[in-house]
Amino acid sequence: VLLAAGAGLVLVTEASPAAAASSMNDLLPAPVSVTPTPGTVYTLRPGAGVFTEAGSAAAANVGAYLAAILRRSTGYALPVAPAPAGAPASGISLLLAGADSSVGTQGYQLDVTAGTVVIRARTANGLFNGVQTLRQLLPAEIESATVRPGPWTVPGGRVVDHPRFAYRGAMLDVARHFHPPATVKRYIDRIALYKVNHLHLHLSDDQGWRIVIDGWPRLATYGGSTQVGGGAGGYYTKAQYQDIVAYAAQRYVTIVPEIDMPGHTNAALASYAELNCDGVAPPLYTGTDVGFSSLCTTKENTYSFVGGVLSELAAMTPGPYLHIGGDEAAATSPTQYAAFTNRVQPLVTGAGKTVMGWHQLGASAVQHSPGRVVQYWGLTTSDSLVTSAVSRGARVVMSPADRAYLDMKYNAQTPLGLDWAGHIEVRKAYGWDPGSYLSGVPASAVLGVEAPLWSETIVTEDHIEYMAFPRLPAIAELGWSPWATHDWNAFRLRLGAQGPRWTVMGIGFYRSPQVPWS
Ligand code: TNX
Repeated sequence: VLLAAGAGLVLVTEASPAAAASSMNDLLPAPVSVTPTPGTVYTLRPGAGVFTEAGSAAAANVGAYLAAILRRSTGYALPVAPAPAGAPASGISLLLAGADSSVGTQGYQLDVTAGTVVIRARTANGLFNGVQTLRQLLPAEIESATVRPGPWTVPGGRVVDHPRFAYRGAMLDVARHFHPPATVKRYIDRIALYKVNHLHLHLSDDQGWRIVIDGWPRLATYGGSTQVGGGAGGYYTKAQYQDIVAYAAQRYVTIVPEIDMPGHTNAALASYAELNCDGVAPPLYTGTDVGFSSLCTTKENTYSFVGGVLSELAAMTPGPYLHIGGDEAAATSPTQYAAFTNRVQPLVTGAGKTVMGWHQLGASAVQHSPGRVVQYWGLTTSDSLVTSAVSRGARVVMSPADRAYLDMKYNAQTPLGLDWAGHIEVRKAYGWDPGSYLSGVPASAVLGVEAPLWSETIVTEDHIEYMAFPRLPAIAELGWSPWATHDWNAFRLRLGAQGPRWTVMGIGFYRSPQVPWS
C-alpha cells in the first residue's frame, strides 16, 4: 500500500492492526491461583532485557530460550544477563529465590507490574513453566516467526501455580508411520507450551523398528525399511535420537522410549530369523492388524536380544523410564507372557531404569518391579490388572482410550483416525478426572496423564496437528490444573482463546464446533 505522507511517500508493507491483549483469565492449563491487577499493564519495549538468577546456568538457559522466542516477533535485541542484586531490574527477571513455598519443584510465581515481569521458582524447570505462562499473557502474535508491530502488553497481576500431577505426557507412534526428527522436535515445542513434560516415543511395532541398535543392526536397516501402507519408513540414528533427547531436555521434556514386547514385534522378527521359535523370519508387515506377533519367550537368545536392546537404549536415555509395552500380546499365552515379563523387568532395572508398560503388565503373575508405572488404556472405569499392580506399589499413568487417545476420530466425518474406542470430541476428552476415574485407584497412585497418538492413519505433520489440537491441551489441563478449576464452560472459552495463537504458529487445528474460537 502506498500512502501519500506530506512531501514524501511512505511504503506500508502490510496492514498491521494492533495486537490484541491477552487476559490472565485465559491461561491454559488453568493455574492454581490468578490475581489480576486491574488497570496495570506491562509493555515489553525495544530496550528491555532478560535477567536471570546470577550463578545459575540453568536459569540462564531458560532466559536464552525465552529471549529467542520473543526476538522473532518483536525484533528487539533482548539481551540476557545475570540479574543484579536487590530489587528486580526493569524488564523480565527469572529468579530462583523468593517464590511462594507452594510452588514445589515444577511450579512458579509470576508477578507483572507496570515496570517489571518477575518469574520466581525453586528450580529452572519451574522458571520454564512460568515462561510458558508469560507467552500466553502476551498477544498471540508473539508466536510469529516474523517481526510484528505489537504492542507487546502483559496484563498486570500475580499467578501462583504448580501441577496437580508430576507426569503430563504425550505419545507419538513413530512405528506405524515414521516421523522425522524435525517433526518430533516441533511436537516437543508444542506440547511444552501446555506444560506437558514427557514425550513417549513408540519406537517399535509390527510395521517398523525406528532406532539403531548397534548389536542388532538389521532392526533399523531392514526392520525400519517400511511402514503402514508400504512407504519407505525410516529410523533414528543414535545421534539423531540423542539430539531429540537433548532438545527435549532443554524444554524440560523427558523422553520415554518404548520398545513394545513380546507382541507388536514383527519388524524385529522379520529382521532376525533366530528370534522366531521356528527359526523362520516372517515377511515385513505393512497392514494394521494387531496381536499376531510374538518374540519367542522360550528361547534363551530372546533374552540376550532384549537385554542388549534395553542396555543400548538405557545408555542414550537420561530419563528414568524404559517403556516395555506389553499390550495386546495375543500370540503369547498368559503363562508365557508372565514368564517373559518377569525376565525382562529385571533387565530394565539392571540397566539402571524404571519399568513402564501398558497396564497388561499388572497381571498378578507378573511381579512388581521397584517404582514401576503402568499405563492404563482401557475403556472401563474399573480394571483388575491396574488395581493388582497398584496394590503392589505401582503407580498409574492414565490414558483411557475413549478419552485420551488422540488417534480417535472427533466424529464420523473426521477424515483421519480410528474409531474402535469411539469418537472423541473435545468435551469428552476434557470431561473426566484422572484422580478418581478408576475405582480402587486413589489419586495418590496416579502419577499423571498421557495423550497417545497412534499413527496407523497419521502420515504427515499436518495430520499430527489436526488430531492433537485442540485435544492435547485438554489432556494437558487435566494433568496440570487443580480439580477445583475443572469447568467445561470456562475451559471452552480459554481453549477458544488459543485459536489465534495456533493460527499464528501455523498449527492446522480442528475447529471443533463445541468451542467458541476467537
Ligand atoms: C491399541 S492401545 C494399541 C495400538 C494401536 C491402537 C490404535 C495399545 C496399547 N495398543 O497398537 O495402535 O490401539 O488406536
